[in-house]
Amino acid sequence: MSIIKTSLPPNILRYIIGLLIIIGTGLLLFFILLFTETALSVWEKLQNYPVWLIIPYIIGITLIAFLGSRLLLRTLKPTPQKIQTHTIDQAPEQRQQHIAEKIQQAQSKGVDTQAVEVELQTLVTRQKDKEIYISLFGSISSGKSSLINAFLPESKVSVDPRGGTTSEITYYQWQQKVGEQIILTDLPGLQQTGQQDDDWIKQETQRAHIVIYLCEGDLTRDQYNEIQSLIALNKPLIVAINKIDLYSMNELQMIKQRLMEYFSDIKLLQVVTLQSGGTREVTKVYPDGREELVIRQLKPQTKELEVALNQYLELNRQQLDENRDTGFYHIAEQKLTSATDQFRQQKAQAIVQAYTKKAIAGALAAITPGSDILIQGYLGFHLVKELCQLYDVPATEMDIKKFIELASKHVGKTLPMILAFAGNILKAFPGIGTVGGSFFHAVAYGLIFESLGKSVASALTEQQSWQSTPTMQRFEENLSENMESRAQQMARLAFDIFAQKSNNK
Ligand SMILES: Nc1nc2c(ncn2[C@@H]2O[C@H](COP(=O)(O)OP(=O)(O)OP(=O)(O)O)[C@@H](O)[C@H]2O)c(=O)[nH]1
Ligand SMILES: [Mg+2]
Repeated sequence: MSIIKTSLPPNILRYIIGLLIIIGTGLLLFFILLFTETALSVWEKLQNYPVWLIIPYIIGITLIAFLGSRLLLRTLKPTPQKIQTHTIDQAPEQRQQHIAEKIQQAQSKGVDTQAVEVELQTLVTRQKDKEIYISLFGSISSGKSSLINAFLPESKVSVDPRGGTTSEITYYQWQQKVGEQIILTDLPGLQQTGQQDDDWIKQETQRAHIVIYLCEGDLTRDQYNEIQSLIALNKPLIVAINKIDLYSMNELQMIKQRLMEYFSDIKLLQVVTLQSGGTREVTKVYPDGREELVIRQLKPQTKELEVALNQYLELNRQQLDENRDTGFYHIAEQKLTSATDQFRQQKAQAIVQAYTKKAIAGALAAITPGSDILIQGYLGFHLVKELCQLYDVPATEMDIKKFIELASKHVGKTLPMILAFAGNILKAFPGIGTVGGSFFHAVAYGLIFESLGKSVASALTEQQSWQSTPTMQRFEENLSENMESRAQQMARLAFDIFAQKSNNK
């Protein structure tokens, strides 16, 4: 028994047509009887006529009655069920336009959108090819590849009791019905170690029209959660309990019942039992009494699964396609977000580095007392402004100035300690006596700017308010983190900048 909920609205028009056909057929029969009566009287008169005139007459009546009843049955047969979706916030066309705009915006900033475009191109190809994609999904060794072999014995997919046999996504053409091209997708198994990154496998289920989730009995918590995330995709889903040969009828019934209860309120979810393959050891006895242990392949039992699949294949095709499209747009959006994040992280790093260098150069160039503070304030303002622009976070001049003032106060407390630290580090550098005290400031400001930039960038990445107290706390933590190696790095930078300036003079 499988769960598939139909909530067809009463189709009044269908019943009216049905009624009209009944009346029409009745009238027809009435006329036929009238005709028969007339014909009988004619018959009596034509008793002596040959048989070849009577036979076509009987055949004609039977044919009319048959065609009438067929037409009636066809009209009363329910039309395929429309997919009931849970939550689709945007129509696919709107979503397509929305993502196209986002891609353009991202490109204009310099984000690498190639992966997103490949995703959308794949969708276009699949839209043109009009094939139905069915994904086989589940834990390792649940019998996915065996199922491919059961449906397509000639494909000879590798099957092994050891988990992790399938390591890449593979597509197989399956001509189930005439005129219907189906692509079965064999997916690598989910590792469920919590460490393996299975996202790329899960994404393929979003690209499918129909998903078959294979399990080997009652569900673990991880498996239950995986099915929940499949349910959220609003796709026709089949939970297939595989390896039924390992259970008694009673046990199997109980497992199936339990699974059906878990998902009883889910539309477009069916629970079926299955045997996709497996082997059995048998002892072969030869006439001479010799015995040999041989491994026999078990015959697959896929009937229940095929019935469930056929129900889904009869669903409204447009709805199935729209659902598939939504899956693709969702992946494309995810890819665009991660490409943008990656771009921002790299760019933010470059901005922080550039301002750190500027801060060092500024400190080295400061001649009059206090002028270095002025330069750093100006630089700090622009560092934060550029980072906010990169993350599209609005920041007024006033906000940034306030933040820099607050950061300066924090630095004020620790500056003597940082300067002393810089002094210690610089002692190890040869020739320090000749270049003067501005080096202490250069190293200190290099450390300050790098820490400030990093803390603002990470607040912006995590979408926190960059002006918040946590940003300030992180700034202080960053400042004291790996101070020795960072200070040495800053000292080297300072020497490079100094050497460059001396050469340019
Ligand atoms: N007893 C029994 N064993 C089965 C059945 N179906 C598959 N197996 C066995 O289960 C093991 C794993 O089968 P595979 O088809 O490789 O499983 P998979 O899900 O593709 O595994 P991965 O690719 O590693 O994720 C093999 O030893 C199969 O022979 C079944 O219905 N009954
Ligand atoms: Mg496999």
